[in-house]
Amino acid sequence: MYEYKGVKISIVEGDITKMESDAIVNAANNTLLGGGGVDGAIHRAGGPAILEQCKKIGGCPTGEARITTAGNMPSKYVIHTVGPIYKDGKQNEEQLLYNAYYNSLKLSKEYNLKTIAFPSISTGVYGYPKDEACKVAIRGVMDFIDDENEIEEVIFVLFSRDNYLLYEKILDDIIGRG
Ligand code: AR6
Repeated sequence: MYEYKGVKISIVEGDITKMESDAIVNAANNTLLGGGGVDGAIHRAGGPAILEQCKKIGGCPTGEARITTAGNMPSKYVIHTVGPIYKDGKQNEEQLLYNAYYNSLKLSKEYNLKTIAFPSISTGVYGYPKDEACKVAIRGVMDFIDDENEIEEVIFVLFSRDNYLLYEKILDDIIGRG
């Protein structure tokens, strides 16, 4: 467990669909109509109510975020955000990934949510290098806490042991253990 300005920052190795947070974040695509990876897992676990709401929303630009029910999952909401497809690091990928984290947190604030769980956005199918993506994720969260200190806990849910250990190392370096 880590702490930054009174906000808990935790890392968990596992499946984000099992989290009991106010919101879990989905690494979606621009259509919001589902896909593979964490997106597929969230739609399968949450059931058809999520897709119904996504259809009404009608898509989401890269770096922005939209909110739906979490359906049958234990959390209350799903915040769908779209990270960039990584090409060579020169296509504004870093800013877009940062925006995905920051805008998800802004939306959670609008809904008065206190706990939010993030997957490692863009690091699967979209190919973003994991260590760089981790640093961007942490920077987005810390900047949000600097700007609007209302959230209580941010949880990074990592699907592999390797990515968990990477987050642990980078959080140790940046924040240190609380
Ligand atoms: N819980 C937590 N993390 C997971 C889970 C899970 N159940 N499943 C996978 N991950 P990806 P992207 C991790 O590919 O790169 C979809 O088709 C995974 O190990 O899910 O943003 C969308 O529809 C990786 O570290 O998302 C888009 O088209 C991370 O989640 C596209 O993929 C993100 O991998 C988005 O690609």
